[in-house]
Amino acid sequence: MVETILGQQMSSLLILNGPNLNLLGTRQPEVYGATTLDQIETLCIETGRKAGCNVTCYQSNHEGELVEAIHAARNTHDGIILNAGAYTHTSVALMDAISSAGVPVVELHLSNIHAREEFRHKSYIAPVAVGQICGFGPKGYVLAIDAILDHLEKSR
Ligand code: CA2
Repeated sequence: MVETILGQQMSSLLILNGPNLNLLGTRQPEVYGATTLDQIETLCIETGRKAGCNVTCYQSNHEGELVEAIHAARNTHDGIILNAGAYTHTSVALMDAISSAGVPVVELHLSNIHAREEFRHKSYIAPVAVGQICGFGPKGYVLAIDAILDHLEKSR
């Protein structure tokens, strides 16, 4: 949280994207659409600007780097929008990082993971997240930013 000149509190959000999401817009457009990660990050920054909050974006294909980003967010961010990609369905390490960091997380997926293969129905993030948004494509990031800001406002 950053104090502005006018004495208002400005929330700071981390948009964290996991493995293979750097390929968005370049492969499998029938599943994940034609929008690139760059375009999604620009959308998030613009959404944050309109809402009066600071948005930082980070993507990694490495589980440990995502864990470290969640740890670091404890001192730098008020909330996280997390698309953990395939680690959603496997990573106890990410689940533990979220629990221990104590930074509220909204879980985000471009696709509706519950309408896809059974192995995608399980999420290790969901039990430690404020909530989950999935199936709305890039618009989901806008919805997630709105949801986390609402959550932060209510918990102030
Ligand atoms: O729907 C989502 O956002 C997912 O988190 C995407 C993950 C998938 O493993 C999750 O079950 C749901 C996969 C991201 C892979 O992204 C690609 C993008 C373009 C081409 C290939 C993969």
